[in-house]
Amino acid sequence: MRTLNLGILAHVDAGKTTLTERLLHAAGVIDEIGSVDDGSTQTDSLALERQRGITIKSAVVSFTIGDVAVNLIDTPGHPDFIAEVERVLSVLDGAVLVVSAVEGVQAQTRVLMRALQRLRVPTLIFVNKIDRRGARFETVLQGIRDKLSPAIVAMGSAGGLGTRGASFAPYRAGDAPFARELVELLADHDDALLAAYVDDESAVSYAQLRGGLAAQARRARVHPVFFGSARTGAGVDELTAGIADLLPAAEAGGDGPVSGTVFKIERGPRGEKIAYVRMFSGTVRTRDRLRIGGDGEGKVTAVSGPDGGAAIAAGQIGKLWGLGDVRIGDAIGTPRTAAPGRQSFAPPTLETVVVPRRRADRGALRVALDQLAEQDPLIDLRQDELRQEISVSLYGEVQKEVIQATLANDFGVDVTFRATTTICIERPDGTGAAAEILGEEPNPFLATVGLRIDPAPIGSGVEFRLEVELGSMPFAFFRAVEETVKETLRQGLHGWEVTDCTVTMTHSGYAARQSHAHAVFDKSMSSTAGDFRNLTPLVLMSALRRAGTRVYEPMHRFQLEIPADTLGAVPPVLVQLGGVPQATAIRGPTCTLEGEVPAARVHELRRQLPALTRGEGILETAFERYHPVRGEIPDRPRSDNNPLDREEYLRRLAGR
Ligand SMILES: Nc1nc2c(ncn2[C@@H]2O[C@H](COP(=O)(O)OP(=O)(O)OP(=O)(O)O)[C@@H](O)[C@H]2O)c(=O)[nH]1
Ligand SMILES: [Mg+2]
Repeated sequence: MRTLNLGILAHVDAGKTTLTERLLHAAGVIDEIGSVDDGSTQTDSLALERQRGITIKSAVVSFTIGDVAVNLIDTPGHPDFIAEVERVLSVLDGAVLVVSAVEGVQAQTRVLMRALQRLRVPTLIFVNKIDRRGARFETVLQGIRDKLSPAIVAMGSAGGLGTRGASFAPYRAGDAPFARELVELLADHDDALLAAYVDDESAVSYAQLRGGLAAQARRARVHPVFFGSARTGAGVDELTAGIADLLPAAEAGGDGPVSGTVFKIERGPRGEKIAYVRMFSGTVRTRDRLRIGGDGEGKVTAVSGPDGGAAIAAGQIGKLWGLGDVRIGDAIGTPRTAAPGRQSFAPPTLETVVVPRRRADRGALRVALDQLAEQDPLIDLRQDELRQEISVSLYGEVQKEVIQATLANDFGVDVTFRATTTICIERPDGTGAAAEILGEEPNPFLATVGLRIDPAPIGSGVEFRLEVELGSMPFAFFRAVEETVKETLRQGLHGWEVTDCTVTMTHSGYAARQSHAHAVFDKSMSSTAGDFRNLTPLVLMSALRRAGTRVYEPMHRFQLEIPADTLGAVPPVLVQLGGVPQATAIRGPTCTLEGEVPAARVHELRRQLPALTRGEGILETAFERYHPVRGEIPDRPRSDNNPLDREEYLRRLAGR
């Protein structure tokens, strides 16, 4: 039996969950097809998902197609839950990207396809909802070609578009235009095929072409496109066959060192932690002792593998119990060296302070949020010790409502939120350096630290380098400096996280332990890691002040569909909200506007849109980039002990 771990990805409401039901039904796993609208599907199993009719958490279901065991992961499409998609990307062997035949390629579709391409995940495209009024074939196909990838091929034609009888007719052997299209598509990467075809068209058999297509689709070089309807089932059999034929299912093997990754964490009925793991090599069994993350360890108390078996082998997905400290994204066993370390999607750009309605719930709220953060690391709690407040990072208002409902339903904690604010970032504007030498005024610590901060390319994060000899002092002191540098950069000159920079250690020095035969260890004369931890923020903030920083705010790319006769009313409002319309296209009675708008104003734009467009406007946005803040620079309230003010910092340290 071969295994295929398959993700279904798309923009919100494209029909992923409905399609999942169809695939389960086609495979004989369920007798009746559940409906999202009635809250009866397999994968939208949370109460909140059923109430709202949207997917919030990724869910795994399994079925077989011939000799292929498919683990299908149904993901949420709403951009507020993109973190759920992020986590499953690294465990996929293949994906089905769903596009609506009515709405076509959307901003979120592009974001997802870009991530799939970057990770080279083999991807089929399914154009869904061909039964819905307004469904189109050529236009959608062209949109896919223009906006997603030129390396695509329609696997058939669709008829009866926009009616319940809409159908998909796959192209077959002997279909000359299809064969020609395949040759053109495949020839880019297959010279032999092109040469044979140019020599003699009939010399290349249809079977050869199909074989070539499968080979290149499995390497993510080309993307076959299917059409159909998850609601009526049209095209679903062809898609099912395509999943087995055109995506890379692999024989599960149990050899090699144990290595896997945790992509989902759930709590069982008794609060016990359940970790979903995908194995890359080796086999996990009950009672195995495993390395978790970098330096943790845990003992597996129970395993649920494929078909409920008690082992999970390389290539498979399963559940593990007993790993108390495990977190999402942790490696199990030997970390994969080739693991893509970089995040695929933008981090959350909003944050809000969570306030319990009852003061007595403060402790319970902290525990509850910690548990939520363990299932969703991007919630990124920030505890403000001074004001005794907790803030959480957010992707949007829907996520905020979901957090509120989850806290109330699952933890019995009623909360409200302060106004949502945008999360900006700081980047150094130039180079800055500073040093404090042991024994020289005004350095109050037994340590020498010199640091230089330089700007680094966008998206590169923070890198720490040494320009001093590694042997010049104990390694623990270097580690203390590096950790403190990263910690300190969480709040820059304006209180925002500082990123895209290199910090270089230019000076180092310490006072050695005395080694006289009788002398006892004298802390006042020997350096400790604490000296380095205390001194580093002072030096780094001086260097940063010399470099200067610039504050950047997140910008979204928007796509706005409005009735053409409202074109006079919408752009002025866009501009007033800081938006920059860049392209306008009028197609009959509708007009499409595209451009950028500050993330901070998206919610307001969404609020005003119905009144401006008689309720017909459709707005889609996705994070695009960071842009220097225009006008007044927003400061984030400080929640750290950073030494913006040297005297106050030293007083606070002395008072601890
Ligand atoms: N007419 C028609 N409606 C469909 C089709 N597929 C799904 N729908 C409807 O579209 C809506 C959204 O379907 P879902 O399956 O929840 O979409 P989804 O992509 O899982 O949505 P999220 O997980 O929330 O992103 C529901 O009302 C479905 O009944 C289809 O092929 N034709
Ligand atoms: Mg869904």
